[in-house]
Amino acid sequence: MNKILIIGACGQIGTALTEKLREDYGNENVIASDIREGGKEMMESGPFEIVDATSKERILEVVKKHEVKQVYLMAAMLSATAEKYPQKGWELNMTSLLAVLDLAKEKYIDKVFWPSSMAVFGSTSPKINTPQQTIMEPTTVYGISKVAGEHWCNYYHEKYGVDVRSIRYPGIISWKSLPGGGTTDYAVDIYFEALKKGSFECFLSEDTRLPMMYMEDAIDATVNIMKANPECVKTRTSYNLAAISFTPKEIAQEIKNYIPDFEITYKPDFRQDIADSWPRIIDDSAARKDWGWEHAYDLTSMTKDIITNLKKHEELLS
Ligand code: AKB
Repeated sequence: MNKILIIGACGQIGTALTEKLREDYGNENVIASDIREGGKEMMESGPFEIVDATSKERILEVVKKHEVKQVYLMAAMLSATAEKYPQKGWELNMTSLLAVLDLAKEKYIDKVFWPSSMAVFGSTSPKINTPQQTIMEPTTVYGISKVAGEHWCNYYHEKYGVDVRSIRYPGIISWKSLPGGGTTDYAVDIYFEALKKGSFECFLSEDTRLPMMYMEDAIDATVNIMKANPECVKTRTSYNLAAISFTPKEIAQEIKNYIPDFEITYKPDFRQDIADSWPRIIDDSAARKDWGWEHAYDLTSMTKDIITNLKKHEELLS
């Protein structure tokens, strides 16, 4: 078995990805790593290593120790936090990617997954049905790091034959692991606050439509692009990926089906400008055609699943 290393395993997507890959490939074959230790389930279900994602030496040490052949590099500083710490955001997002790409170029590893984001698009990109290839002039440090990263991925593929695969995640909604520092985080917080307090103050305005996706679908896409035949992965920058697009008002309306007295108020902050620069609806037909991407959840089925699970796991609400 080719062993897998997940860098940034304790983050929102990393946590769910670790669980899924351990289920699919066996606990002992999936090495989780992060800058600090994770929760009980993560630490007890398989091997774990402390790894600073910007240290090529440390990544190589872990790759050699566990005979790792595939790396999922999930460590990143997201849009809102990177606006506060631009240098740090750039440093983390770029240094980690170049370290992993170099290890693939040097043949220590065979395959790399690296997440890009819809943040590669900016105010000058078409907002409706944003195409796979279009104007990309991001207005955030995070977006700039993702555009640059995509081109590094393509460069390493073209020049050195590195098998690197990438998707542009929209906002990812989950209930088991929480996001941190993103502009789309409101769409996770809203469920927790609705169940805890019956009300939510949203940092985006009511009609801010953004592309979003349930975690189950995001993990499916991630695992499937990595399983796809190399010839099917025709885009080596990154693939547009989409599922649902909704506004804060629309998600609040869905929540009211379960909590009729739920109240939402709006107090837009600096994240409004970030959201306004991003697409409303994304065209992901290339991913659907090339490697068979399909989403399963819409806003209604996602809301049902999240509320049912959070009610079952009340400890997450304390
Ligand atoms: C963020 O809001 O920064 C992220 C993203 C869209 O990549 N969720």
